[in-house]
Amino acid sequence: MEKDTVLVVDDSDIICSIIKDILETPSLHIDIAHSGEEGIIIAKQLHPTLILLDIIMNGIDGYETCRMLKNNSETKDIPVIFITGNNDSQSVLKGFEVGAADYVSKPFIPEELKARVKVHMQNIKIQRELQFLMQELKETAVTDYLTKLYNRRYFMDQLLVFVTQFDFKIFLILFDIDNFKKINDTYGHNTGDTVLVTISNILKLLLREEDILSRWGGEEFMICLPDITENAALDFADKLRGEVSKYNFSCGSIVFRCTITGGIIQYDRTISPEKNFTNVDRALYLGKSSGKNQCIYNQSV
Ligand code: GH3
Ligand code: MG
Ligand code: MG
Repeated sequence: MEKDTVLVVDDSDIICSIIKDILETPSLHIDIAHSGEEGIIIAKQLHPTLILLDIIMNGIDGYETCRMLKNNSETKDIPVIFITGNNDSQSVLKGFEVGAADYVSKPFIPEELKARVKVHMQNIKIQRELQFLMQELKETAVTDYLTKLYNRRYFMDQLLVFVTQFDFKIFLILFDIDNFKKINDTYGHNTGDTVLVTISNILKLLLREEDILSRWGGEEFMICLPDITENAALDFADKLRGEVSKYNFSCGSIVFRCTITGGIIQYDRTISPEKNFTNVDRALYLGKSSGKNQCIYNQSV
């Protein structure tokens, strides 16, 4: 876990060392800056958890320093607590106007300073946890739990972006694992799951950054290849199929092979996404009914 840091910006060495003595603990590091200018540079470099900022300093004062910190994308979210001798309400108000989170008055009572810093540290921790949870939630909403591939919902959204915002050719490949029921029946459901994850990883590794790979259903993968020629798309689909067919899967000491069949279409912007999905499904069905372990391109079904 990263150590929390408080940056103290004050042009008085004495005040800086008093604050350092009061606040520093094994889990809280204190950095010192002796002017607003230096404070801004250090804040950008070190991203402290919290800033304690003196108001009256040589060079730019605390208000201006705070304004500049709040106007910079790298430092705007760092809470600033003013340390002020001016505890008249005008000065305090001005501090809040330029973005301060709180203030402590000089001469300060050590316990009060500690308590205020502690409260803000706790708030920051809660905010970080919330951000982390929000991010996790966002990822879960678009991710398949087993393979960690994108789910159908994300695929549809992203495909729509390609379809509506660009005019390049788009190809869809729908892969389905061959005889997967037999793999489950022979080696067990857990091995079946491992096969799904392994095939996902093989596909992911070979695809380009801009391609979208999703788990479409049980043992089906839908791939969107944007901005690609017909020949390249067909070659690519067959390369993916070939790589899966060469892989040695294992269950205990037994090694086995597993193949996939693919349907490919060029996305047709004149018909609905659903009709395109029906077409790619039909191409896949042709591949299944005529031998499996092959890719079928069928634009005019
Ligand atoms: P085909 O070559 O025609 O596609 O035959 P198949 O056996 O692959 O197709 P079928 O539709 O008969 O069976 C698909 C199987 O995939 C049945 C289902 O239990 C299994 N399956 C679906 N999702 C999962 C999963 O998440 N884990 C495992 N282990 N099996 C799954
Ligand atoms: Mg199958
Ligand atoms: Mg299937």
